[in-house]
Order: sequence, then C-alpha cells, then structure tokens
Amino acid sequence: MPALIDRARQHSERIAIRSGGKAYTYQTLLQDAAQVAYTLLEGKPDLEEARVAFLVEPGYDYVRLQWGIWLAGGIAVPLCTRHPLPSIRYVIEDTQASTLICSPEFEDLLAPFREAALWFLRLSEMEAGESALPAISPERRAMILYTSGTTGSPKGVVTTHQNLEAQVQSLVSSWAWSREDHILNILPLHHVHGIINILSCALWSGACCEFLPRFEAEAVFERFLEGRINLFMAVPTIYYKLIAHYEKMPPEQRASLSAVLRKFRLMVSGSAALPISVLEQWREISGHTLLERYGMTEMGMAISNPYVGERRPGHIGKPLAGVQVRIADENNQPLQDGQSGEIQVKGPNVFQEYWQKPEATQATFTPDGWLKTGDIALVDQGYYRILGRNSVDIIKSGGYKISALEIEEVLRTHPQIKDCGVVGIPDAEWGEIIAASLILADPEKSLSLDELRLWLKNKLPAYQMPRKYLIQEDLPRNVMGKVTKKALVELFS
Ligand code: MLC
Ligand code: AMP
Repeated sequence: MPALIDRARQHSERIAIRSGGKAYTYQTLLQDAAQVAYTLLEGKPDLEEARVAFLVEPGYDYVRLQWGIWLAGGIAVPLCTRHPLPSIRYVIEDTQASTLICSPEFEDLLAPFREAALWFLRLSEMEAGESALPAISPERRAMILYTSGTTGSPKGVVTTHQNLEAQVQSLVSSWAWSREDHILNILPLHHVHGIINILSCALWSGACCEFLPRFEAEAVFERFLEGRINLFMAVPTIYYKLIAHYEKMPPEQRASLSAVLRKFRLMVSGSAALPISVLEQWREISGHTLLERYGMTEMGMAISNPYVGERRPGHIGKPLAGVQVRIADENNQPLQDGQSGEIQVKGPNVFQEYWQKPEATQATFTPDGWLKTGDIALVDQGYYRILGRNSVDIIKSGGYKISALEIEEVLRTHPQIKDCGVVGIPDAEWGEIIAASLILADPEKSLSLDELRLWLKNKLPAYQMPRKYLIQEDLPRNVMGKVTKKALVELFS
C-alpha cells in the first residue's frame, strides 16, 4: 500500500476531509477508497498501472477515487472540471485510459465516451470486497498530470509513488505540518499545487483538508471566519482577488477577518511570481509575510522561502530539503552566485518521464540527469530570484501554465484567420493575460470578435481564452521572417 495511504491508519478517528457540509474520518476514507479499489479490480489481483481517468469536482469523492485507484495498482489521471470536451478527450486518448469515472454532473459531457472501448463507471457503482489488495512498490507509477510546453501537444507528466512521497515529505518537514493543521483547498485538483502541497501534505500529516469546490472570495472569508482553518496556500491571483474583496468590506467586518487571519500558522503563495505589492498589502491585512515558494509539475516544489527566518520579498528562497538545485548556462555548466542562468533540479522528487514521449523526456534532462526547468534565475545573497523564462511561448496566467503555440494552433483552424501570434502581457491581477494578433484570410471581410469568442468557447478552457485582440496586416518579424514575440508584446502594451 502506498505510504501516504498506509499512514492514514494512525489517524483513523481524526477528520481527514471536510466537503459538501460533511466531515469524513481517515477510517471512512480508507474504507471508501478500498471499495473503489475492489470495484476497479473486479476480482483481478492488480490493475498493473492501468490508467484510470476521473472527473469529479474537488472534494471527498475526488480523494476516495484517487486513493482507490492507487490501492488497486492503477495510475490516477485527474481530469480538469473546467476543460471543454476536446481537452478532456485528448487526455483520455493520450493516456489510453481503460476506465473513466465521473460524478453525475459530468455524465452528459462524457456521454461520447460511453460507446468507446473503455469502462465507464459511475460514482454510485462502487462495491465492497474482501480479498487482499495488491502490494504497491514505491517505484511504481502513480499519477499523470498534463502540462503544456514549447513544442507539440500537452505532455503527461508521470510521477511514481516514490516521487510523490519525496515531494510531500520535503514540504511536511520544511513547513512544519502537524496533525493539528486544518487547510482550505480552493485550487483545481489536476495540478500539483492543489494535489501535493495542500491535499497530500495534509493527509500525510493526519491533518484536515477542507474543500470549497471553486474559488470565491466571499466563501473563502466565510470559512476563515469559522475559525477552524489555520493554513492557506494559493496562487498570487487569488491573493489579489482576496485583497480586492477585503477592500470592499465594511470596517467592522475587516477588523474581525484580520483578527482571525493573524491566528493562522502559515500562508503560502506560489505557481507564479508574487508581486511585492500583493505581499505588502496582504501583510497589512493579515499580519503574515506570505511564504513564496517555487515549483513545477515535473518536480513538485524545489525552492522555498524559510518557514522560520527571513522571507525575502521578490525572491523564491533556498533549495528545499532533499532537493538539489543549480543555476546553469546554455551548455549546462554550473554558474556562480550572482550569474543568471537556468534553474536545474535533481532529486527523488523529480518526475520519471513524459507519458510515451521518450524524446521529450530526454530533451528535458541534461546528459547528467538534471531537470531543465526553463526558468531563468540568479542567486542573490543566498536567495534565488526569478528573472524570467527562456521561452516567450510559455504564459502563466492565474497560476496556469499556458502554451501560446497551442492557442495559435486552434486560432489558425478558424476559416477567417490566416495567421496569428499569441503572447502573454503583464497584468497585475492575472500575472499575464493572453493577447492574440490576427491576420485575416480575407481582409475585405470583417471578423466579429464576439463570434470568435463564442467559437473558441468549446475549444479552449476559459483561462486560455485571449483577452485582447489586434487585427494586423502582418505580424512583427525579424530579418529572417520569424515572428518577434517581444515586439508583439510591446504592440499590446
Ligand atoms: C478566468 N478569467 C480570466 C482568466 N481566467 N481572465 C483573464 N485571465 C485568466 N487567466 C475570467 C473569466 O473569463 C471570467 O470572466 C472571470 O475571470 C471568472 O472566471 P472563472 O473561471 O470563474 O475564474 P476564477 O474561478 O475566479 O479563476 C481564478 C483562479 C483560477 C485564480 C481561481 O485561475 C485558478 O484556480 N488558478 C489556479 C491554477 C493552479 O492551480 N495552478 C497551479 C499549477 S501547478 P467573466 O467576464 O466571464 O466574468 C504549478 C506548480 C507550482 O504551477 O509551483 O505550484
Ligand atoms: P507548471 O508547469 O504549471 O507546474 O508551472 C511551473 C512554472 O510555474 C515554473 O516553471 C515557473 O515558471 C512558475 N512558477 C512556479 N512558482 C513560481 C514562483 N514562485 N515565482 C515565479 N514563477 C513560478
């Protein structure tokens, strides 16, 4: 049994999950996850790393499915509840999922798969069983999460149970998690921030993870005011939105909220650069200097400001326990402190492979096994500071990593669009927002942007939608004819 699940037996009577107005103990979670496992196994001894894709809102059902898949020896493939059908189809087909599980609200969306040769399971169909569950060794593959890159389609990041345990253990010790902790989880559960840093660290520690199915500032503050929650982790956009909501509240409500926030043990920001202005405003409101940390789907967390000690604004901190980090030049040679280069990472936390993409896997590691993150940084008086990325085609918006090239590909399939260029432009709330420059197939015919938005709606998730458009005769190009994205960013700015 994976160590994360085995440990739950030490906390059986404690509350593991609060969701949908109910509280579930570790004991209940273990029993319900075993039911999922028996149902999936159908009497077989082991799922042998079959991919099980599942689509449920963040909450208790998500956790029991994830644990059930692991107990049965499967690979968990969480699907994004906000994705349109083409993105969901891509993941199901790319992983060659053998089973698809969903809650009732997603049955219509997933109806096209009912005919496919995969097993379509409803949440209500879980059965009890008694036979022994398979032994799962730590090297076995546990999870596939999808991430966008600078080439090709999204890639499935495969992590083993060992990788996940290393990612969790490093955070649990660095941030002093304990069974007394109670965290609110408002992040999507198809990315490491919500899955590892919040959910799995809580369950590893015997703590309680409380869910809201989606982020809403008012609902978050209501939960805070109940007084149980003592830990919070989110992307900078969420802190920005919380600050905006706080500023609209009447003074007496602000005072009681600030008083509650001051009692929190820890508040963390990550997944994108935390603007110093947000850090300072949140400090005014809550009394906390947000702990900023740095991570990536392929490795979990690698660098963090200290739990005890100076949290330096504008910096991501120092390497976490058990994680090796270096700054390297274009030839993968390590650089001195103060010199800027790529962040490269090694350690048991680093993922195993991109699902069935050996060339992409090889390209993301140096010949001596360092993960090339693509993030450019330098070490400044012992603290890492991010300077940018080595590709303009990667955009971070609301904490989501987005490939400009994938959006361009979709736009080019529109009959009225001959060519296009997509860029991220700086934005205080979202980090970056997506902007698209369009070259029309027939300049005589106009293109309605409202119609374009409607057309895109079934093709791209909301967070990948361009927010600004420019119609041009041609894109800015260099002497070689290559589109210069930096010039495009300036046009929008
Ligand atoms: C949504 N909207 C956007 C947008 N996303 N506008 C600009 N840019 C974006 N990226 C608009 C919608 O169109 C809508 O507009 C309005 O905002 C509300 O939409 P929503 O979908 O309801 O948004 P909301 O739920 O408020 O989403 C905001 C958010 C979300 C911050 C909660 O983006 C989020 O959950 N981000 C976290 C992603 C995450 O977990 N990343 C971690 C990756 S792991 P209108 O006009 O219709 O109202 C990783 C490693 C690491 O990075 O280090 O952690
Ligand atoms: P993802 O691929 O979605 O896991 O996103 C990983 C990327 O998020 C990293 O490669 C960084 O570019 C970015 N990131 C994560 N944390 C931070 C941070 N604290 N500051 C700046 N960028 C960050």
